[in-house]
Amino acid sequence: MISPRKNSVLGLVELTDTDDLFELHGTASSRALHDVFHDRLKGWVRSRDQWRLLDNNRICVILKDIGSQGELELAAAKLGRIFKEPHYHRGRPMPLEVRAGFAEVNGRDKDLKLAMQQAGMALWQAKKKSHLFDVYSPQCGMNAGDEQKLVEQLEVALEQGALQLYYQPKIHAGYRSLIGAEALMRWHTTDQKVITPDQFIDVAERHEIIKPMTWWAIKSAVARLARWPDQLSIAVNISPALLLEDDILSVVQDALEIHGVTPARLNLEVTESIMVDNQDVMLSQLARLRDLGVKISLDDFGTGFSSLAYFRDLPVDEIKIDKNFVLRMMESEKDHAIVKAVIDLAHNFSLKVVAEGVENLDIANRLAELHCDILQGYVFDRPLPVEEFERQYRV
Ligand code: G
Ligand code: G
Ligand code: MN
Repeated sequence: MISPRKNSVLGLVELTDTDDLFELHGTASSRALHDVFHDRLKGWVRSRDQWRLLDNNRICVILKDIGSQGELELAAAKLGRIFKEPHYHRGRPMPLEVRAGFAEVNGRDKDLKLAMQQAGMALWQAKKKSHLFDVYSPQCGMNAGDEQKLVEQLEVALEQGALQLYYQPKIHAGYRSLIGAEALMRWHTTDQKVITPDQFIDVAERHEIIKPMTWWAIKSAVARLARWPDQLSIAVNISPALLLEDDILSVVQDALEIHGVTPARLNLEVTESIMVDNQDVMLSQLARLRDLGVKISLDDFGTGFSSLAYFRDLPVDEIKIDKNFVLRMMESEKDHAIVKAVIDLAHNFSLKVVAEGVENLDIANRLAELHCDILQGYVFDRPLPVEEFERQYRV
């Protein structure tokens, strides 16, 4: 939330879905469109604001003297108005859709880089929700009281066994055989509802509760692995901040030892954002986990602030291409190109590649042609309750 002071706000504004338009109108129109994007933005920013291009369809802006959430909303509304009218290219309307993410820059000492990351997260949220804009806030729109209540409910849920791991199959791209599963958390409430992690993981991550939740997930997944055939593996999602906890090493090691599971069958999925803060500590923790013999996957690859330079040094075994690229790869040449490039890049570093969001067989077949190693998506199965998964795949 914007505090009631005169503050600066950093914004990232992105022109979305331009590749569809280019396919429709030809790439010659792309210059015209980017020019229109830039021209219209000039009508949005005020003279005291600073802005610069990040690339053709993305700008970074520092809005000065935004005193309240209301003022920011006014600025965002103006942005919406400015892009409301389509652009006419050779007489044909080309709709311009923009999304924005904002984050407060308060005080001199606050790192602009941090504000960039937070605005990036807000932009990602805006895109996910198809909203014009989103504002980064540590509370994510929830007030402190509601958030505390949710944390308490999670504590009870964890204690009473209301959290469950669902399993989604990971399939060998060539043979189409089962190679393992990703464990995805679900919360079964007392009123029979099943709540997905997007409604509680963010909050959990801001509190200590994420630790016992994740330790439980690791133990529960490893216990299940012990009952499955040796060739199968399970992937567990790990929140980036937990890599900074020393306990993670002993939790993983103990679970594997107690159940007599070969470490290489356990996969820990971490997102690219691990590289944003505390890079050195993150890298050394990943390396220590790998020394135990477990495999590390880089999740949601392509969505964060990855740089090829640290890619070179990352102690990981597998890259998971973010589903947003995979979902549209048959319609969007650009997404297809990204998927292909990530596969080739990963293979050059001897990393396995998983594509998530494989929703139909056309995508699956194309990914196999591109030599993607592992497929995951609704075309095979949604995340399933453990008994159903075991029945379906006879494990
Ligand atoms: O199905 P899906 O809605 O299951 O999951 C949404 C997101 O929540 C995924 O991107 C995943 O990274 C995250 N998630 C799912 N399960 C867990 C978990 O056990 N721990 C953490 N940290 N994140 C999870
Ligand atoms: O941690 P991660 O982002 O990898 O979690 C995977 C997420 O993707 C989960 O929310 C899961 O339910 C979702 N998912 C898995 N397969 C598909 C798919 O084929 N299409 C879509 N849209 N989502 C998927
Ligand atoms: Mn994952």
